[in-house]
Parts: sequence; structure tokens; C-alpha cells
Amino acid sequence: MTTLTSTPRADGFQMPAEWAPHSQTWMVWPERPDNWRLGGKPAQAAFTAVAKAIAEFEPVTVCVSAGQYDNARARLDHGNIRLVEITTDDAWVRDTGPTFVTNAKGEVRGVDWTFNAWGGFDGGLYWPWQRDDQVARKILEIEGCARYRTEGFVLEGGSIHVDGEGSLITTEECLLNRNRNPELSRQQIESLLQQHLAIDTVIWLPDGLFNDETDGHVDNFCCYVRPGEVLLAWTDDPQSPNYPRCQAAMAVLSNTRDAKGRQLIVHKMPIPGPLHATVEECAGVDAAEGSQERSPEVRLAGSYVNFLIVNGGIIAPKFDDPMDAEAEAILQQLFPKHRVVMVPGREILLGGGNIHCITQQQPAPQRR
Ligand code: KQY
Repeated sequence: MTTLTSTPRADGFQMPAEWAPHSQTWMVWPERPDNWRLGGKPAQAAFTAVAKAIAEFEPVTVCVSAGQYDNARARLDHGNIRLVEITTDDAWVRDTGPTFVTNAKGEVRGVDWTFNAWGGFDGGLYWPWQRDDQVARKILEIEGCARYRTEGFVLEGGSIHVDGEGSLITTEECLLNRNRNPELSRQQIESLLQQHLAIDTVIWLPDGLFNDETDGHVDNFCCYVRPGEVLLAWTDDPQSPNYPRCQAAMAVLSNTRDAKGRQLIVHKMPIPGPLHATVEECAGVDAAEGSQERSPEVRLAGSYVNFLIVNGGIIAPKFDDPMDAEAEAILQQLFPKHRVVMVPGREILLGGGNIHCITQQQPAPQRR
């Protein structure tokens, strides 16, 4: 596998939108007992349901440790799910996997961002993280894709969304956080995104969802549903800690033109809950120095925006919440040509993210 010293943009590559056709989706099998309760068994059932839901639409590859291979293989009993053995620190391939980029000839390469477990020693979520920082490289090697490595430039795939037409949304809370790239200015970060993803316009939302332990990843708060249209997690309750965040995001989205000069259409998605882990759920997580502690007092950052677009489908989380049906109806209305499949998301949320965070789409080679 080649590691290139140029940039995707210079070589004619760009990050396609998530709705562009995929060749497959990647996942990683969860087993880390200081993040997933009860040794990861409930999370494994939740990941299995997500993998099988995706596998109805496109192939899935699940990275799994040697120790969990037999168990994962037995549970992931679906003809469209492949397993590969990879050592990882945890199971968030949106953030540890490559960001795939494509060119007009239909070639696929990958950007391998530096990963520091969402903040390194300044608020990061576990240590060590070097195996997770190797995941993108290993995936690209398996796929025979050339690699661009942004050595020292920290970024997670969940902190960006693109429309495939030159625009990207992100949050200041994450990308300008001192625990990611403190030596880089906003302009320098924009420039790196422009060079590596071939985008022209960065739309900066101030914050992500309240209590998101990634420091406000955009994929838990706001996403594109098509060029010029976004879906924003929303509350009308002024008492909600999310209220000022939603208002601030709406102010930016309503007053910004995208790379094509369009005024954005903003769709609203209700926020479930408030959701909290139970005492029993928290007690099932192993204590470990440097890992995120769990408490029933902490509001969980549950969000229906944390869904994955696959070939012909939308795989979205449900929470056994009164808002589940409305969320499904909104998604089905926004994606009339896709089949919306709602999968239980609570166990994934207990670990700190949701379906988009545990998946990484690989675009299909396509001539443009
Ligand atoms: O949501 C994500 N993209 C990652 C969350 C990591 C949580 C670790 N406890």
C-alpha cells in the first residue's frame, strides 16, 4: 500500500456525499469492558442488529480481535457480512477508519487522519489509542487503496459531514477545541480540509449536542440529507440545555450560503429523552484509569440524526422513546426513495455514540 505525500485535491480526489453508492460499510466489533457494560455483550447484540440491517442493503466488513473472532462470526451469521482480524482499542470506525475519497476515473483512496481518542490527555476518552490510530491504515491496506496520512493533524470522521458539492459542516466546539489541533488557526484547519476533502466552503456551527463526549461531533447534531438541505437536531424547550445550541446552529445555517451559493433549507429533528443511563447500566461498566466514567446523573447525548445512509436504505437509531415514530416519519419523508430501518440504539448510546459513529461507508468506484 502506498502512502502519498501529495493531497487528494491536488490529485483530483474528493470526499463523496454519504448518499453516493457504496461498495461496503465497515464496522468494528465492541469488546472493551471499560466502555461497554457487561463485557460488551449487550453492545455486541446491538452492533449485530446494525450490521445485519446494513447487510440487507450492501456488504459489511466487521473488524474483530482474534479473541472475539469465533464469537463474532457466530453472531454475525449473514452472507453479506465479512470478518477481518484487526487489533483495535475500541469500536468507533467513523473516527478511526479512513475517510474515503474518489476521482473521476473511479479510483478510491483514503485519508488517514491522526487520531487521539477525542482529546488525548486533555479530555480524551481512553488511553492508549495507538491501535485505533492504525485502523485506517490497515483498512486501506486490506482494500489496496492508496493512503494520505495527515501526520499530526487530528480529526475524526464524525466531526465532519459533506454534501459532495463543495460544502462541509462541522462544529467549532470540536475542531477548534484546544485538545485537537491547538497550534492551528481556523483558517489553517479550513485549508487542510479543503486540500484533503476537496471542499470549498466550511460551515461552522458553534456547538454540537449537549454532553456529547466527543466535544460536539456534528454527526450527532446536524447532517446533509441532500445538497442544500440539512437535518438539525431540535428542541423548542427553552429549559433544555440543547436550546441555545439549536438556536445558535439555526442562526448560522439560516445566514450561510453553501459552496454553490445556495441558502440552506433546514429540517428539524426532535431530540429524544432526556435519556439517562440507569444505575444498573452504569454499574456494568468496568472502572479504568483514563476512561470515561458513567453516571446516571449525566444526560446522554441521544440523537436520531446519528443515522447512516446506505444503498437504498437509512439505518437509524430508536430509543424506545415517544419521539421514535416521529423520527422515523421525518426520515422516511426526507428520503422517499430509501427504506428507513430503525434499530435499537440505546446500548450504542451508553458507549458514547450511535449508528453513524460505529460505521464507515466505502464509496463504490464510479466514473464521473
Ligand atoms: O460518537 C463517536 N463518534 C465516538 C464516541 C466515542 C465514545 C467513547 N466512549
